[in-house]
Amino acid sequence: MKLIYSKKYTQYTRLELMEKVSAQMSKKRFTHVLGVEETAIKLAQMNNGDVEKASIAALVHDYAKERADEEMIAFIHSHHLDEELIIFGNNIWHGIIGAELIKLELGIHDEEILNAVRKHTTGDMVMSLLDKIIYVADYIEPNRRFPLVEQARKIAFENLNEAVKFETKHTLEYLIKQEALIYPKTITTYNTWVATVNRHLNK
Ligand code: DGI
Ligand code: FE
Ligand code: FE
Repeated sequence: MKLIYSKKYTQYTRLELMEKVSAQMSKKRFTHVLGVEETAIKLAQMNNGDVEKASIAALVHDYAKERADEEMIAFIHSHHLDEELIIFGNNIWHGIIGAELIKLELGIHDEEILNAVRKHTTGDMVMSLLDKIIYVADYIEPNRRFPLVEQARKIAFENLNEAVKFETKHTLEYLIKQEALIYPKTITTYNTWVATVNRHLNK
């Protein structure tokens, strides 16, 4: 793929950024990251989004996914983040704290990119085009295998808002089946994107 970064959002070339990210994770997870990037670029092209920002946000979205729990908990304390975060574990930490680590360690300061990383796991009541692109690309990238993924892909390439709704509904359903702890923002996202009283807001 030929995508040359403008240097507006990162000092690194795409290849350098890929190296920085791959050093943080297993081969398998890096393959996922590249799948998210490929998908995010497609979704950006289809929705008149910023392809460069989509590429960068996708490459860094799981930057903190394999950080040691102890380091993440220490970060929550030292940066005075809400202690309530601690019980939710890395599934919830890696986007929120990941955005801060991306700023500190990779020097990426663009708030649109950082917000897409912050919101990529839970979604949010308000989502920018880039937030939606990363949230959906993460769910449907080509290496994902789960029963609903084909349907999710079809919807995503037709209507991005519908794909956010579909993903939000089925993720919450899955979490409830697992009796997982639901992060409050996950419920807020459901209430704005899925619950019929509010659904018109995101048409
Ligand atoms: O990092 P990825 O595996 O690529 O994907 P992700 O960041 O979207 O999600 C990571 C995991 O977090 C996934 O298994 C679903 C889970 N998750 C999403 N919302 C919640 C959640 N887990 C809990 N416990 N609570 C949530 O509200
Ligand atoms: Fe993630
Ligand atoms: Fe991911």
